[in-house]
Amino acid sequence: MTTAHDAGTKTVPVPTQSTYQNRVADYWNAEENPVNLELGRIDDLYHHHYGVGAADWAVLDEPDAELRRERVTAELHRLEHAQAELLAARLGRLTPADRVFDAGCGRGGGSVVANLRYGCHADGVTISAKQAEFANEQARKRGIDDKVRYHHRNMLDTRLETGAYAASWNNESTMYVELDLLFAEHARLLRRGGRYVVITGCYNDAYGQASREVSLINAHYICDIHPRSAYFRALARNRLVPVHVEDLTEAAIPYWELRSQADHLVTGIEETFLNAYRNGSFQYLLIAADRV
Ligand code: SAH
Ligand code: GPP
Ligand code: MG
Repeated sequence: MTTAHDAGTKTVPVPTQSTYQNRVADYWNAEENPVNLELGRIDDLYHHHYGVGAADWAVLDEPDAELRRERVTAELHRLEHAQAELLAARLGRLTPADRVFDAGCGRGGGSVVANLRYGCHADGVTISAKQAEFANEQARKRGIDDKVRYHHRNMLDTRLETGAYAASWNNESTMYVELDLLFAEHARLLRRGGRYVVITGCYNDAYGQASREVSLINAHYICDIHPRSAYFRALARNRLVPVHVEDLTEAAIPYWELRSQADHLVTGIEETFLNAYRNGSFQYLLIAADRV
């Protein structure tokens, strides 16, 4: 709620979020999974996305139990970090003068990765007040708070500056919103020729409709996974023209295989992701698009 609206003498609260969005904010305000915090603590890069690439299975052979846990944690973090770098590498040629927009920024890892890589300014937006506060504290500790800022706002209505951004992205955050509203906001914020990148889990139209596993993932995170087709329709309707599409499904599997072996980190959703990928109903996808 905000109290921006003044009706006569009384200040009337204006609802700015749906009840659904309040529940999503509640989830992220309360979230403290070791699989996110213990990984982030390694180098103060806090990610809320999954990993890509081949895993080093040797970490499971470590005989000392405590050391094995540490090595598994570090390996999962390496795979998540590789995912963040894969996205950042697709943002186009950015300079330290450029601004980027991180939609659904979580605890802020993605914007830090972009800043470290390009020296650019970043604005991250999350619906969770707690995450925005956490991420700003991290930026302060790193001494990059003059360039990297996090805002507790709705990514569909950011109040950030029109046409001011050279690049923007959603890393595993599109499944919380209507794509047309989301892409309209990216198209507004991006300058002409700006680059938009999304990494997401989507359901596979070729399988049919959402599978049992996709529905279980939706229930677990309180989200609504879109079909692959919906991305391309909504991008096209909002002046965003795909320039690169990558199916990351195969690359996403080792992360989940290793995570399912990590007794100290599992959340219970691991087998569902593996089944969803293996039965062909769910895909992990990267799309890069140009704002025309
Ligand atoms: N992109 C981040 C976090 C992904 S988790 C990362 O890669 O680490 C999903 C994020 O989407 C959470 O931070 C959640 O707060 C955010 N989110 C969900 N709905 C949102 C909305 N309507 N506006 C802004 N953020 C939203
Ligand atoms: C990642 O966050 C999960 C989401 C943003 C929602 C669903 C994503 C899909 C691709 C369907 P997280 O890192 O907080 O999850 P976890 O706690 O399971 O590691
Ligand atoms: Mg995680």
